[in-house]
Parts: sequence; C-alpha cells; structure tokens
Amino acid sequence: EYGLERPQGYSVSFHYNPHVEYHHFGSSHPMKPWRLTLTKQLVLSYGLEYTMDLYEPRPANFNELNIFHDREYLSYLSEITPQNAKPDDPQYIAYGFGGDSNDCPVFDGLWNYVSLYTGASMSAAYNLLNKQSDIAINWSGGLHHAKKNLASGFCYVNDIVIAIQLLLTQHQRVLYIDIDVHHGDGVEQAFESTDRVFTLSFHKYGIDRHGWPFFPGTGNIDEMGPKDPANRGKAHSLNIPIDDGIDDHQYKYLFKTVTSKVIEKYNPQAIVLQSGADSLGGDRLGRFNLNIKAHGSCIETVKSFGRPLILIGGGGYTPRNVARTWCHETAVCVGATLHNDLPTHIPYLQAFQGDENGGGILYPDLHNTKRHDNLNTDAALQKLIEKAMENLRYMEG
Ligand code: ZLS
Ligand code: CA
Ligand code: ZN
Repeated sequence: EYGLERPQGYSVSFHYNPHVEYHHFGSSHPMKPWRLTLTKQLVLSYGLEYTMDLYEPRPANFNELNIFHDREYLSYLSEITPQNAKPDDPQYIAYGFGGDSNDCPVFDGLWNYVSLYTGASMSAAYNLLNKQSDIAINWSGGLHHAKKNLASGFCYVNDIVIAIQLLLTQHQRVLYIDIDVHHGDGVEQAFESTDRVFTLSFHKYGIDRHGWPFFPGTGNIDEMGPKDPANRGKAHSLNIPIDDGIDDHQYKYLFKTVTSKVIEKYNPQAIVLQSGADSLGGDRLGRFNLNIKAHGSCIETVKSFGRPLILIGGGGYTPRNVARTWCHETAVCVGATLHNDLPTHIPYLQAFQGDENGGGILYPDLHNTKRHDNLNTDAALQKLIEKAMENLRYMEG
C-alpha cells in the first residue's frame, strides 16, 4: 500500500502561525525567530502557497503541553517573565533557565512562543491523523532538546514529543529522524522505554581542542537506548556521530544507506523528520559543509517511502540559508522545481544580497563559506555504517 507515488504528487499542508515571528531570545542569542519570516517570504514569493493547504493553528494550551511536560514545570514556565524572574531561585536553575550559558533565557512572551510552535506541530499531527494531507510541514517547531521538566539548548517545550504522542493514538510504530547538527536527545529520552517509536539522529559528536564536548555531548554510536533486555525500548534508538566538515556526497550516502535500512526493518506507519538547518555549510553554530540540495535530498529520500510524514524545523543559525533550505524543502514536498534566481518582488531581498556569492540566488555554494576541514574519511564512515547495521540487528523484527 505504501511507496506508490501518486501521479498528482502528494497533498501537502503548511502549518504556521505568524505571531511566532515576533519573539526575541535577546540580541546576542543565535536563535532568531525572524528566520521564519524570511522562510515564509521566500515560500510566498515562489508561489508555493498555491500548491499546499495553509493552516494558521491556534496556540496549544496548558493541558496539551501536559501530555509530555510536568504540571509544575509548565506552571513555572507559564508564569515566569523577565520582570519577575529571580536568577538565584533554585527552581529557576533546576528548570534550566539562565545559567552561565543563558542558552534558555526568559524573554517577553515566552509562554506564547512555546504555545505557538507546539500548536503548529499538533495541527500538523491532527492533519495526518484526519488524512487531510500526506505531508504536514511546521517550520517553527523541532525543539528537540526539551525534557519533561527541563529547558535545554534553546528548547523549552518539546513539540516533537507531543506530535509523536498524537500520532501514537492511531499508529502502532512511528519513526523519528533528526538531521539537525545536534543530537536529538530530548525525543530519544522521551521514548526510551517503548518500541512504538524508533529514534534516529545524525549529528556532530566529539570533543573540541579546549576539551568541550559538542552540545549536548550525547549520541555516540553505542548509545542505542536502555541495555536492560526487559525494556521494550531496547535497541530502538540509533545514533550516527559525525565529525567536522562532512561533505554533500558523504552525507547523502550515509543518510540514504542508514535511513533506508531503518525504514525497511522497522516499517513505520508514520514518520516525523526534524530538518534542522544548522547542518548546512556556513552555519553560525554548525560544523558540517552541506549544500542546500544535499540537505534537501534527505527529505526526498524519506518522502520516497510514501509514509505519512510530518516535516518540522529545528536549529539553523544563518537565517538567509535557513530560509533558502526550508523553502527548497517545501518545494521538494510538493514536487516543484524552483529557479535559482530569487523572485525580484520579495520584501526581504536585501537579506539575500551580497553574501557568499549568493546575491539574489536560492542555491549559493555553501562550500565557499567553509570554515571546517573535513575530518571524516570515507573509510571511517564505512565503518560507522557497518556499526549502525550491527546495532539494527539488536532490534526485534
Ligand atoms: O539543536 O554548548 C552549549 C552549552 C555551553 C556552551 C555555550 N556557553 C556560552 C555556555 C555553556 C555548554 N550550548 C549550546 C546549545 C545549542 C543548542 C542547539 C539547539 C538546536 O539547534 C535545536 C533548536 C550552544 N551553542 C552555542 C551557544 N549555545 C550559544 C552561543 C552564543 C550565545 C549568546 C547567547 C547565549 C550566550 C551568548 C549563547 C549560546
Ligand atoms: Ca541530529
Ligand atoms: Zn541544532
């Protein structure tokens, strides 16, 4: 029943509440919600809105976020403001706010922000459940580090976990795939005790020359979930640790080989794909060297299996390239090909001018912005694939 591409293509829905754009983590913070404004503008300027169903979802409410998160954590999150925050409060620290890193600052409208991006992921999940679309997109979500009672790595509420929980009401097995440059630790942990969700993350893993692990420091190849044979979640996680500077050819091969094997073995009834754009070359926080089309080829690979799919955003810290990538990937979903010259009538054209030889174009060569030598040899990647295949043999068919 699966795998047959309908000649008309797939029906695609786009879930986006524009109020999410107006939230700011702080001027020096790398997470910029206005990258979503740029993304939307590009999508509109190419006319992609005519090829999809558009939804403006309502924000999620407290009880919906409580599907995953603790009440106490949510009460705190819903009440905290920059005005009433007490940085020495033990709860403030225990819940992951502030700290020396200030990865998770308390900003104006924080509760509204988390409710908006989670509402959009829920709307995407309901759309698949109601069979209103084959692919549902939410570029504002993908906040994969949040734990049930902890904010972590720019993430306060885990919209992915909540969307997967909704899919589990009708689907026996859901596959989660994560191509953000960071390990999808929050989603992995949330489902570590079930065999109804398989989590697969590709990410940078390793320690830098100052002795700091790349965030969040987990996700080595041997981390495949609980070791206890009685735990149903045993061997239902697969982590693909990658070193700096991986190139298009290597990543595409690695992704296709591993993901195809996982889909074939696990046979999921629905797939959630987190498409963090910080795995692109030239990303402010990332370490890889991928071009936009190589990143997008991962979406093509997953789409080709014809399972109900939620496509969700995530990281991405060079806003113009985030917008380019997610616009390209929206086109991949609807089966459209976009011309390289950006439409001239777009409101934010100057944001795409004068960068890495990408002035006015959709597909600049991001290799030219390379700041990371490729430390991945083909031999090392081949070994990694072999280990991944070996790990998969521990999963019961
Ligand atoms: O996956 O690496 C860390 C934690 C630290 C290093 C940074 N310093 C400042 C303190 C301690 C261990 N945090 C990472 C989090 C990355 C989250 C990725 C999210 C996602 O893409 C999904 C959305 C990190 N990397 C870079 C920063 N934090 C960071 C860089 C610059 C700044 C400004 C604002 C805040 C403090 C100065 C900050 C964080
Ligand atoms: Ca990842
Ligand atoms: Zn990331």
